[in-house]
Amino acid sequence: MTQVTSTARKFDRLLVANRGEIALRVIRACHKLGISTIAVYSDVDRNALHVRYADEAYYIGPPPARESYLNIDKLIGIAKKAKAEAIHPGYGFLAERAEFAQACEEADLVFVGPTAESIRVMGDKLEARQKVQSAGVPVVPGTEPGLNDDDLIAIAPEIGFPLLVKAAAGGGGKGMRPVSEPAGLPDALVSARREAEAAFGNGTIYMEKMIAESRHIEIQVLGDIFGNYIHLGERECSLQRRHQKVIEESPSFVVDQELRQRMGDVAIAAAQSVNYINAGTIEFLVDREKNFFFLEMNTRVQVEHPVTELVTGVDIVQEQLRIARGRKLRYKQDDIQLRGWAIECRINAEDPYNDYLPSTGTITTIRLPTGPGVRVDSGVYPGYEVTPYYDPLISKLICYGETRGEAVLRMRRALEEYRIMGVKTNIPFHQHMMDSHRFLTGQFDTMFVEKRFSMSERKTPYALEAAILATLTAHRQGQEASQMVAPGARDTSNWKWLSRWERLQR
Ligand code: MV4
Repeated sequence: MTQVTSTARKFDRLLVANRGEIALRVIRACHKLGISTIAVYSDVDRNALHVRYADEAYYIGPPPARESYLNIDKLIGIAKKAKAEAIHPGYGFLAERAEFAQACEEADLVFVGPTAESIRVMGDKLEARQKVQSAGVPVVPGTEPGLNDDDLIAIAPEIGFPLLVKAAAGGGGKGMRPVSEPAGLPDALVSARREAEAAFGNGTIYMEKMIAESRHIEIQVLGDIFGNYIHLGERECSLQRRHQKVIEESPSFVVDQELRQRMGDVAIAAAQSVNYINAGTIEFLVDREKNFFFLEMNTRVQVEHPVTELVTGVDIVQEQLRIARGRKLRYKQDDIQLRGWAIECRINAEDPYNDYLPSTGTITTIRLPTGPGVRVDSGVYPGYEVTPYYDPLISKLICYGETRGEAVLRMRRALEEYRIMGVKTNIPFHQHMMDSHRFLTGQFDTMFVEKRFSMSERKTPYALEAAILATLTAHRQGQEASQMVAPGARDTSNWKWLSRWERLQR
């Protein structure tokens, strides 16, 4: 791939190469800056909010992403036809595909993000590890590139067990194999390589010492084309399931001002090592002794960016656009102070009482919580169909408070206010978490949700009583207890037979 310098320059027309809540988030930032927006939509998204909110919208193809939102040639073609000058990729889809950033550069379109070269280097987890390590960033003890299986087996005792076999092209936990003792290593190497080859077409693997009982804490960074960098503090992202985050917060319970400054400096050094431009996130593992280690870099705006926005007051998507327009960062590090606490719950269409089985269907009714300290980023509306084509995120519920306690109280209230019918959601999971002793006292790590948290565990007599009540009420109404929003909630079971007016009254 040829080295391409940044194409940052002023633009007034932007194509949003995404859908759902993040497409709306980008469109809103564009409106604020006076940038005209162009949406693209697949067959199932004809009536989507991003289509209605954008200034113009173009049909891109059938629902499967590879035929629509992942089709680079179609996107570039539409951008040119619509006279767009820039493209924002959002997250997911093409956001971290170097060839997409490259295609934009070659089509003389400003890619709102880093250069194709930065994406490529950080996309190879082994290369990224090497790169940041030479910049003085602490990485987990592990192996160098270019080793065969015999080398890896020979060097393993030096690293120590348990260790992790990881795929260079992986990330997000794909192609990862834990190995607890030497005897298990040969098979793990073979199967990890086979899986990586099949999944990514790249069988390169490496090993790292396993950092047990660690937290996943990430630092948001911003860099402009003039080489200025700032960090916006940390996000605590340990609460996840199968490598999908479900709750994020900022700040983190375990990060004090001194640690924040050290992690922030290191994150900036990691970004600088690839001349990173625009918004990016450095992921760290933090162990019990508060040692921290670089894991990987996300070269995009992230789902959980709002928690950082709420505690720093920085509009991250607006900054992305300003940076891409060739402007200088408008904040110095000293301007950035964390104030208060923000928590995000990802509301997914899934059944927390049935192994988080995805729930598809039409959202017939939705009433979103509002009020002090409540922000909802959502792309859905009454009549929206949750399909298997796209991710199950219905909305992000983000609550802010002066203290963590206030943020939790507001989250509880907001979860209670939330009404949705037609699909099952993980709202009961979040309500249960907001009552969990370990969550409330900040005693959790990356294994907590999967290993120590159970939806069937009832802690307080009140919760037990509420569960029994919900079950009885639901039984009477022929509903699933899991989908009762709250015991004693008004009867919402017969919505189909209610007039539109009556539904609006609820
Ligand atoms: C690790 C680790 C422990 N030690 N690396 C999972 C996703 C990918 N980004 C890296 N991951 C991990 N790498 C070492 N050396 C534990 C994990 C891990 C994890 C990390 C962050 C959030 C959730 C996780 C769940 C399981 C494992």
